[in-house]
Amino acid sequence: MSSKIVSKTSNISEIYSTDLTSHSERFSNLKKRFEEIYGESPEFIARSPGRVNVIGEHIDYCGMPVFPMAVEQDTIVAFRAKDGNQVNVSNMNAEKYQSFSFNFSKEDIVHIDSKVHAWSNYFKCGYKGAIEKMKIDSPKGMDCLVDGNVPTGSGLSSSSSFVCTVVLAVQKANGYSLDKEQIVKTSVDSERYTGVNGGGMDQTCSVMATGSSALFIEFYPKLRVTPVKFPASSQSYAFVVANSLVVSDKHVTAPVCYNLRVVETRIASLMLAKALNLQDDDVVSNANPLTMKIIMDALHNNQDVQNKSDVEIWIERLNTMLKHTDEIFGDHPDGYTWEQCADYLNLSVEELKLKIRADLYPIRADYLQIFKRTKHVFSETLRVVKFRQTCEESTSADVYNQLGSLMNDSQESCDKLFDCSCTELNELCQIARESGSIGSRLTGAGWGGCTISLVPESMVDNFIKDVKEKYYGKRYPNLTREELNNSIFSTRPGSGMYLYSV
Ligand code: NG1
Repeated sequence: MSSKIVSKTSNISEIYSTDLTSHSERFSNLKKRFEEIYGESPEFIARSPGRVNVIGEHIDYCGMPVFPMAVEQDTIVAFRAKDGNQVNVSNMNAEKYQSFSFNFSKEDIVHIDSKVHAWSNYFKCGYKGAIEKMKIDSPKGMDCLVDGNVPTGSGLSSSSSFVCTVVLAVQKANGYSLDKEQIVKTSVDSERYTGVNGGGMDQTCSVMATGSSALFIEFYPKLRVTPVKFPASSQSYAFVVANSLVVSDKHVTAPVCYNLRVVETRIASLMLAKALNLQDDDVVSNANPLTMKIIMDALHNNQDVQNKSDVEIWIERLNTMLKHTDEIFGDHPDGYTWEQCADYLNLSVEELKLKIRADLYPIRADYLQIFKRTKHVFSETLRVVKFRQTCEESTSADVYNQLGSLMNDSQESCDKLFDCSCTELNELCQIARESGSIGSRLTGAGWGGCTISLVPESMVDNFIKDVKEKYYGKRYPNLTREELNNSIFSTRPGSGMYLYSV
């Protein structure tokens, strides 16, 4: 694995592999504007990328592994530490994102109103999280200038790229260690201050990406990141990201979309523990939160794993869990009411709501889709494990078709079982397949945002032309050429977090 500490550089070509001239210009424009606003040069530029998830959706918060890669688009924050405890923040896109300032306060570090959806919240979350973790009584003041080019609300993790970058800047400004794993943990906790009960995939990928590889990220029993290369084959393949242009604001829709899914999977874990007689298991009873990965591990605690590979163990266990899912929840294919879930667990509805922290992350639902969500989680994890195995082990000439078909199956499950797709995403995947993609699926939280499609490299130009015509031409005929080019592009695994010395 790469270094444990965030890489430092003053060489743009270490960070980016293409378009070096435009990246250099972007960095020097940021520096110039910083000097205009604050009258001094920045000391450093913190940088952390967005990510595209290749496969493994909505399973990170269940403790299950995922398979994302960093994209080249990123957030960069030029900063300078200064005396006093005032923090000033401006954005290169000053029209859209207004400047703001705040002072560190001993009571709550900085006040964040998670009911208001403002860009300043993401900065404040990163700041608060970092100061809290560092346990600093009197942090330094800071001047900061932000520039981000990860499309927002598109499932490419603009928010995590921003929060991770802020955490790095705040830690550096206060002379704190730049240990990557610790920055990941801080960033994950920090982002929850926005009111979304997120998993850890985006921050881990943003911080830990190594360039030229995707990452197999495991969260439990401990964070483990394994870079995985895409297989060599006689025909080259590319990943194309296409934005449905349906803006899915996770923060706004959280009570009926993202946070509700987290709650459904948490309640499913409690019910599985009960059905499988694991309630008295030490790890299970002390887990907070209890996830499906903890249940799966606890159930197989005494399994003889000698002479079995990791992959064999994963596949065997996941198939067992899928069988249990059918047996335990299969008679409620259309969901459970709150009362039914609470009864199952011998709790009152109020007790259940408290247990899954509905007080912190409010949700709205009459029916909880325990069966469908559980089935998605275990089957999606199986696809992630098989995807990695195929990348690492397959010698078949058909290897990319195997990967593509896992991506198509993932889309089907996201749509039918996890209900996180939408008409436009389904249409975009369908058009992608008709235009030559061998695997196409939504990426990120869904309900809008982007798709990722696996396309033979030699067909990429035609593929993009076709999708532009059939999807954007029909649904968004008034896009400018630039908007269109930003909406669909081919991507390769990019590098992770960097600290750039000015
Ligand atoms: P995006 O697409 O960036 O909103 C969200 C979560 C991930 C993961 C995916 C779904 C955050 C910061 N990100 O990603 O952890 O759960 O949805 O796979 O909450």
